[in-house]
Amino acid sequence: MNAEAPQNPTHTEFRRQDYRPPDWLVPAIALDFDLGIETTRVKATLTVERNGGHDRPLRLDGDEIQPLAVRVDGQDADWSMDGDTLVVAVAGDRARVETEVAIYPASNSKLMGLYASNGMLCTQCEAEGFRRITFFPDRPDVLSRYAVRMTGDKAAFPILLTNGNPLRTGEDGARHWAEWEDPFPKPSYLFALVAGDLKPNHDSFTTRSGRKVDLNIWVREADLPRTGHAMAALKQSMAWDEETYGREYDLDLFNIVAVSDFNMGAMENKGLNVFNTAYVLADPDTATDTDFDNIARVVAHEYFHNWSGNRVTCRDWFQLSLKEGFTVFRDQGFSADTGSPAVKRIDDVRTLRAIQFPEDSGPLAHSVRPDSYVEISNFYTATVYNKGAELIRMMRTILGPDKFRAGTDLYFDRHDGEAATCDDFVKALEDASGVDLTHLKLWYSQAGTPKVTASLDQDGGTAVLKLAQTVPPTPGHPVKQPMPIPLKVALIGERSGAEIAPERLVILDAADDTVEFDGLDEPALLSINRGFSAPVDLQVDRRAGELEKLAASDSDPFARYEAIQELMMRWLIAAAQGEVADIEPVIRAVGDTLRSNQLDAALKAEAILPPSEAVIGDRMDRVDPDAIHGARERLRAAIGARLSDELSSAQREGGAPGSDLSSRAKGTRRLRSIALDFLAAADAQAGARLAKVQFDAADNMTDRSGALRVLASLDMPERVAALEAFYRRHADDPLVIDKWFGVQAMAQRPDALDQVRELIRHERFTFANPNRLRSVAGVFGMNQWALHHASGEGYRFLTDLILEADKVNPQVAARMVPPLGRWKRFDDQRQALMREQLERIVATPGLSKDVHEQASKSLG
Ligand code: 0A1
Ligand code: ZN
Repeated sequence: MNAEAPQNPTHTEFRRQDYRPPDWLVPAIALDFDLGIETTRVKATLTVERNGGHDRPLRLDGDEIQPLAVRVDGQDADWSMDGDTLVVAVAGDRARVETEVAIYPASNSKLMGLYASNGMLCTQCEAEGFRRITFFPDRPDVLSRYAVRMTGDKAAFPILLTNGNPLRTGEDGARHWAEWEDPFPKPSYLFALVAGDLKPNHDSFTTRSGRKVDLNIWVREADLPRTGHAMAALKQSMAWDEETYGREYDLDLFNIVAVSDFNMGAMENKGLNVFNTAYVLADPDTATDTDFDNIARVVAHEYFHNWSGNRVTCRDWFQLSLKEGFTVFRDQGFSADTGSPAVKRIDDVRTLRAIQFPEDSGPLAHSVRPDSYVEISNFYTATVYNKGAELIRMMRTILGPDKFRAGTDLYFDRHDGEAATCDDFVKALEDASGVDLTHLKLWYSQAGTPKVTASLDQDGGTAVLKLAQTVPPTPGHPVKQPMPIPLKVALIGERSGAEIAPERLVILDAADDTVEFDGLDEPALLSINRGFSAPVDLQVDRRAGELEKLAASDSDPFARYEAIQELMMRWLIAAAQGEVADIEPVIRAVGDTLRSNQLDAALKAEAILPPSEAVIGDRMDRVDPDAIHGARERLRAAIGARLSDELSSAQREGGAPGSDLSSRAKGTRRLRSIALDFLAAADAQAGARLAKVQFDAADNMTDRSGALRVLASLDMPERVAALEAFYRRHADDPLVIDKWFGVQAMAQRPDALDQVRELIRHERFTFANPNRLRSVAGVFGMNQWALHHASGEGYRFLTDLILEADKVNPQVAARMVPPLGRWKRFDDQRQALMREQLERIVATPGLSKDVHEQASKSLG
């Protein structure tokens, strides 16, 4: 934490430097659940062992639970409470400690620990939810073998699941029970239990060493037809991890359960992944192509955690990126290999720029391996996940694929069954490759996105590339060292459009450097940070016409995308600042892209989609939301008017049957709705008609919601008609109703705030379901033009939502705070209005520590 940030005295700050091994180990735990929606009783029997020579008592974490009984080796124990912690006196070095608690799943609105969702019971224990179920040393470096007995009503809970393998079941009148055992020692955050009326999509997978694994995806019966895509993705992930990382599954059973109330995307509990329904259920009528891709990505991510996270876990939560950065990197590889690598890379970089870069340049900036936290849930961030993945990618770029694989093999082998650190990971890579990665480790400890400048000076056959970097200050870290920045660089011939200097890897590891290229026989264009080889903010000195040529000829698809985006960006910034800029090069580049025979539809779509208003703002000294909105509207209108033939044919020809989920069909559909959006910007009336036709004719959610998104921002009768029709058609499907809310919360309209206020009053809105809450509040927080309305009403509204949400679910409420923390980037008036709301949050009595940490740091 920033030393100056106001801190609530009751909120402890945890520091990475303070790590100490646990005083007591728990090699085994037996849990006995007497399950009920209203009340569940939990008996726990812990085998505890003193760790090292000390005489400290056993301290067991608890959260909102009270002990009903505590016994040590069968005798009533000498115990006391220190806040939420149960302190038990243990005389010897080893003991059997029994506790008993009652917990109340139906009133658990935080959705951490054991909670009720749609009549079923399920758990979420990462990061510190297990202590809401039973008293335990709830930290990831305490690994235990779990034996679990579950007893419950047969009718309410016909299915009883937990980690590992089932051993025995039995019946007792209206009740039944099941006993399970997990052979792999695991930290408490990986514990899971599910009880409910669920039906499985059953399948199997045979691993390469011949183990037959039963696979089940458990859902409500009515949802079974929508589980096929997730199952296919699971089997693909299992095969991919064997092939790519040599990792095989290790139990005979792999269960996935879908729940509708879930704080995040999904959770990798050992052998029993619990998923947000949004990342399981899909068919073409209700899920977009993006939804399908996200399902495959998240299924893969959670599956990959079985090795990167479960078999090798984290020593402490400061090492979170050890499992998350690496696992995101692994799921990115999976998506690239099973789809279009170029489109995947563009998508990942878009996410990084939209979410991680702003985080890294604002008051909540922290390093990939943070130094401190108040509430660990606030550190499941784009920095830990996505910048963490970029860091792993840089290691692979530097080592090359073979040495990297040797390194990950050694890592898994060396640390199997252990709780490891980020340093352990790097050490394994170094030992296997013989390459020193010491300097690269700065990326773990230094926050902030490095700013890199590049220019190319050519004199005849020789060109000199000049590079320089600065790393901006971040809270608590005013001075930074230069980072090692791996930049893939090539030169493209201005006349020939060919690579005249083949791609090479330049590592900028000082404040500045120069690189020479010889033997050039024509003027060179600089193609740099190809494939986005380093997560930096790169500004290149460009001659007039250079970007346009690169947009047409760069041999790296990512760099080509960048060139078009940069061309648009430069026009947009100029326009937003009231300068006159020539739009012709932009029109030509977009037109050439649309007409190109080399590029597929998916790449065309990515390339021509103008940068978002937020990303444009990030490039300006002061964000002017109205000017940015106006400039982007003008650009879209100009492209729509000038390229109406090309766009109309992309929109018309874009139809592909909804059941076709090939990359080609998905790309065509994406281009189709982007084309529609341009056309509507140029001519609202014609655009609305066209959108309504697309909407009515759609046999798939991608086309339908693409059209609805365009209509939602227009003031045309078709808008209301389509919103109503959409709602009626999908009224029974909560995931689609989320889209209906989200489309309206994102609409670009002068009356956006009134519309969103109405959404909150809608009968289907609730603070209790995280997906629904995010579909309004989370989405509105990203609607720059509406949120930053000069009146400050957007800030006030978001703040009201945060405070209301905090009473129900602090973790989700805290994730709504960051947009308010960007105040420094705005004019004085908006700054004052934003700070006023942050201060209102911090001053609220009874505020959670989740929201308090985010809001107080945001004022920082
Ligand atoms: N480990 C999960 C993310 C996750 C973290 C916390 C949660 O608690 C509400 C849930 C999920 C992942 O990376 O997928
Ligand atoms: Zn993860």
